[in-house]
Amino acid sequence: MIQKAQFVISNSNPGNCPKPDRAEVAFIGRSNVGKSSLINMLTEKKDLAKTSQKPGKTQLINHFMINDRWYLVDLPGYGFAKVNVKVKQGWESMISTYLTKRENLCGVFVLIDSRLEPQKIDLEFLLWCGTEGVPAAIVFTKADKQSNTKTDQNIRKFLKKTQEIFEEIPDYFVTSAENGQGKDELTRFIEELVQEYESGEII
Ligand SMILES: Nc1nc2c(ncn2[C@@H]2O[C@H](COP(=O)(O)OP(=O)(O)OP(=O)(O)O)[C@@H](O)[C@H]2O)c(=O)[nH]1
Ligand SMILES: [Mg+2]
Repeated sequence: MIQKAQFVISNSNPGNCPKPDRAEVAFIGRSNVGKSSLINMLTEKKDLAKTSQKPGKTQLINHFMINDRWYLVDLPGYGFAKVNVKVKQGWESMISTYLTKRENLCGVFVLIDSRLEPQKIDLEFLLWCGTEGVPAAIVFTKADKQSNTKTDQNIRKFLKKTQEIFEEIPDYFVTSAENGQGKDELTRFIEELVQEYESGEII
């Protein structure tokens, strides 16, 4: 259960992130998919992470301290066409450096819009995680926006595609920042990752 959540720091340089002295999980995905909203939903703090109807709101690596115990990280989105090439390359190298070099990172949640058919950019990103050894799980967002039948259809299609990339289907969660769907299940899963990380450290 998340009882306490505080903003710690924003960085453009992954090297300036807080000391990696505790477990950390991060949210990534296309711009506007709902990363920041999901953080607010999980922590029950509606303005903890900044959200916007316009894509490209989160531009830095944002660390939040949860229960004085682990870090939750909000990242900028990928696939945002409206920023210029230089900015885009800057973000991409910031994100890829963070994801591949952050030593205390025990889970990366790739957010996928449950309203959409499988998108090439998301599948490519998951493939990149696989080849780089980034420990990825999937979170489908915005499940409140259409019928359960439609959500299930899109999820099935997406998982079929991911199965073609990975041999197994990755862990996945179905969520809504609007009505709290998936909150307990996702929180429990993250807490398990944190516990595993901590018990691994002692050995
Ligand atoms: N109905 C509904 N709207 C959502 C949900 N999650 C996010 N939104 C809306 O989607 C828009 C984008 O949400 P953000 O949380 O800012 O998205 P983000 O992925 O952090 O976007 P960037 O920081 O730009 O990469 C906002 O208008 C949110 O209110 C959801 O589960 N349901
Ligand atoms: Mg954001």
